[in-house]
Amino acid sequence: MQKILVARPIFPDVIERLKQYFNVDWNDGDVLEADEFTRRLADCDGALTAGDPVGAAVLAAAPRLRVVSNMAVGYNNFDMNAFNAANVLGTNTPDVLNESTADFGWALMMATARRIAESEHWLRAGHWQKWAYDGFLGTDVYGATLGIVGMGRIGQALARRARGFNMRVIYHNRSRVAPAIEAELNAQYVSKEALLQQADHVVLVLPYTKESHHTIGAAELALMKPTATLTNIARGGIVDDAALVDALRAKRIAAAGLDVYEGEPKLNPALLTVPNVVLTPHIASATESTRRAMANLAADNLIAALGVGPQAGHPPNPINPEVLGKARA
Ligand code: 8YV
Repeated sequence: MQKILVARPIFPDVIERLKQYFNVDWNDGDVLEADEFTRRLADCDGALTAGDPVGAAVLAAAPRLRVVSNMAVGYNNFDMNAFNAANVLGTNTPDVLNESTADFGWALMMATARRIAESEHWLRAGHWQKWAYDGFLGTDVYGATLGIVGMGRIGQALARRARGFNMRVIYHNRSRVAPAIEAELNAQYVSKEALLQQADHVVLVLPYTKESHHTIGAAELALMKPTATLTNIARGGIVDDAALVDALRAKRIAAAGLDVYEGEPKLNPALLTVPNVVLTPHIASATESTRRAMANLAADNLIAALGVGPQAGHPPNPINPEVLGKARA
């Protein structure tokens, strides 16, 4: 039987599925330190990860390893050059999380615009004595301009939600989406600068790469309207969190909603002291049904990539399909 490492706690019934095919080493505890992760992979044929970094050194120390299946759509934890050099397949879990993640992005944008977390904390602290005409004034969402940075599957799902809110939708992306999609979404392609200048609510949904590092820093925040909000459901590192803290403190923008952070699960401690930011712990895909779908898809990818099960040899979501069938290097 081939051996796999499941590096994170996941649904026990998915582990049972994997046990039908593999000898499973399951880490059902704390996140593995890098050396422990590498040690436990040494005699494995496959692995199931969720954000664990995998690069050349890890792959070199695991000569049997042929596939690493990430339980996430984003795979910036994989060094794909190293995967390609070693003929190791990487897989991810796209699509099954689109709607849940877009729902959450919408909720976070709304909570940010309407100061829901800030006012709730104030109420819980016992400050509510009387109605005030100017209590927690926020920014309207209905009828406003939504700026989506990253018009992939989740960005498009957000744009569909914007129709019900009668919003103007502008977007920026590495490349323009097909005219038919622009027409369906009623979304207009603009430069990043124009988007930042015009949007009332900016939502970030782009993948993290070297190029997208600090897509939003001090210069970009300075372009935004003082009444605007910024929501990040993409990845830590896309926003310069220190620059954001400065902008929020100086009220250069109205508010921000963050689900992801530079260096998470640690975060810039200054964020905790700023009232006009809503902070959530990377939960945009966290609904019972979506996390189950992601775990099962990650298992499907692993099972198929290791040549067993109903889809043997045809994993549904290969990131680098060109290595399929090649001998491990
Ligand atoms: C994951 C995510 O839960 O899919 C992604 O890219 O950010 C989340 O849905 C998280 O990355 C853990 O792997």
